[in-house]
Amino acid sequence: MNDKPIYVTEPYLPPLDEFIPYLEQIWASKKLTNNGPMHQQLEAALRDYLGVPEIALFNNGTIALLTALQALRISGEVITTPFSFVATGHALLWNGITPVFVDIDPQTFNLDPRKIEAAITPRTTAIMPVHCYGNPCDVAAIQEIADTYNLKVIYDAAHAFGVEDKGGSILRHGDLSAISFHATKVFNTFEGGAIVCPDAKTKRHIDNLKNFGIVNETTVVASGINGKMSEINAAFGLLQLKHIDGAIRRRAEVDHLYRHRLKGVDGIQLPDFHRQVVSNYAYFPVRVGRGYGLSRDDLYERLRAQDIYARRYFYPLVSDHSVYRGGESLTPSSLSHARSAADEVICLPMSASLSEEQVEFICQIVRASRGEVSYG
Ligand code: T4K
Repeated sequence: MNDKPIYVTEPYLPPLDEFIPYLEQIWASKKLTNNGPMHQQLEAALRDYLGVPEIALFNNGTIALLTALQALRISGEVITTPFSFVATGHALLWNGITPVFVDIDPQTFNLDPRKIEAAITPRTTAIMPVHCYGNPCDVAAIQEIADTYNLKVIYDAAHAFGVEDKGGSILRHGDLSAISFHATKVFNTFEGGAIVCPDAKTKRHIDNLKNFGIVNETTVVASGINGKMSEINAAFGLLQLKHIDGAIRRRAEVDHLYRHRLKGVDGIQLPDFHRQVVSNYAYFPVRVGRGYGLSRDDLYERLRAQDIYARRYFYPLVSDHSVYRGGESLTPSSLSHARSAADEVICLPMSASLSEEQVEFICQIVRASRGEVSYG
């Protein structure tokens, strides 16, 4: 039935021949990187597409996060979520900042604003929440706390490309938002990322930091980094942008199909968070509860046995990795909701290239593993 492996995510690749004219332009210009024409065009195109004031492209989402923290001179302690990819915590550690892990809301998988205040100390300078799976955080509650305690807010918006709430792009919230354009993301440039900035002055500062702090041939004003996106990545982004609406529409269909086929399977809880105005359908996490009979890990193995590579995003918790345990990081409260999410959630394959038959096959395995139907 399944003639090739199915991965948790698969990059969306437009037809190869559509990319050739972009390559020809790069070859003709001999401008390969350092704010070339493709880079400039992609920044303008993304600013329009996303409806954000300013955007600074990066070579990946992790360097974007590192630079966002540098740009705001964040130090001391930062409150964040343990239920994320390790890059979230690593960006803090690489800046010499102490991550303070606070529990999540079990409904949204995002940092629980009700738990934040208890974790604030005189060393706290910022909150770094994650829009987990592209599901928006409670941005109003987080901003209220930040305003009360004079804290910065940096969103790890790695998953949140194109997501909107009633007021527009979710990326406009907080002081800065960092996105990822990695191959596995809804919008990809092979490797890539960006910081969404509120104004041109902030963008100039961030552009300077991502280019070694260079102002001109003889002047360097900051100990910046090399965070620049190359022309080839930017060109791929321009092409990808032409196809993005269709790709997100297809993801929505896959999401709908999963919900339909998995509805009513005992013990399987489907995500209930597409209430934002515009979703990007970045992931399809399901929660494997006690009623299912098998554990989440058993289901993971059953799927693997059929060449279906679902993933346990996000297990282990960031705070449970050895580099965080007993080190600089702090866990002021119980992480019980994060812990049960890490033990029970599995992300089923989600991409624009999944066929109806593939989704049906995956759902059959999920149902059959509970003893409801047979598959072969
Ligand atoms: N913050 C958050 C919340 C994040 O989730 C991430 C990245 C970041 C920050 C940092 O952004 P970047 O610096 O990466 O831009 C993957 C991605 O590498 C990572 O970008 C992503 N989060 C994370 C959630 O997923 P892995 O270790 O699971 O990747 P990997 O190589 O196992 O890929 C997953 C599956 O995707 C593979 O089984 C096959 C498929 N795949 C992967 C690649 C790379 C493809 O089909 N083609 C490909 O080119 O981390």
